Amino acid sequence: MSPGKFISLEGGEGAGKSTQSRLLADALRARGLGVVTTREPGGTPGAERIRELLLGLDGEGWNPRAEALLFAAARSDHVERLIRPALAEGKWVICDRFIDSTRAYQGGGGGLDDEDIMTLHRIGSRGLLPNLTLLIEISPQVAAERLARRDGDEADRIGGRGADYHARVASAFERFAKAEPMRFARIDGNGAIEHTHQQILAALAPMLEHTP
Ligand code: Z5A
Repeated sequence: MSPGKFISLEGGEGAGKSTQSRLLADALRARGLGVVTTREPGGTPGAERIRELLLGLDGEGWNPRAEALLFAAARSDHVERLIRPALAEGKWVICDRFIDSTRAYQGGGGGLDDEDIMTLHRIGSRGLLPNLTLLIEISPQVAAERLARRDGDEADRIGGRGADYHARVASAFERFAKAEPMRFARIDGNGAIEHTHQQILAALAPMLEHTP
């Protein structure tokens, strides 16, 4: 059996990652492919426990180094227990956020060195990278409108950080996409849900062409 494909969705809050993950999974299943959808932080019982520690509003919060270690620990469990086994079974794994979120948030936003983050990733997850990373980009205004509609005044510990932090995150994502154009596809997420979905299908077309 040929190994499956690993696709991550990245971008800021409200970009539409969860919505597009569901639509993509449906489209791949309709082609007869085995699909697993998952998310970070989380995806396994242990990683979901770490998610509560990271995003819950109890306690004092974490410094960027502690955050990066917790995300790496959650990811290690997720990769070993869910992602690698699913890929070995030939499944397509669609993951809502992965390593590039740590690079963008704890690196771009929090000031950690990218090489250090990748070293943690090599230790925790043996350096696994997606075959394709869909970076969904939206303007800060569109993000604010969508999040106000969905969440009102509520935000998690990281989502609630200031506009400067989120601008650094967005420009870090853009930098990574420019540095690795073969792995990343940049998707304009400002328009209608179906328009974004069509761009994602177009980005996947070369991979699907080579899939029996
Ligand atoms: N984090 C980190 O710091 N380091 C890491 O390594 C990792 C994560 C892995 C996880 O939050 C937080 O952890 C996140 C980064 C940090 N914090 N921030 N910021 P999460 O998992 O709770 O949330 P999220 O990943 O940021 O996702 P989200 O806010 O749920 O957004 P989304 O998944 O991209 O969007 P959505 O849920 O699909 O859509 C949002 C709303 O907009 C919803 O009501 C939709 O119906 C609507 N929507 C979606 N698309 C459209 C279009 N095209 N038009 C109109 N409305 C739309």
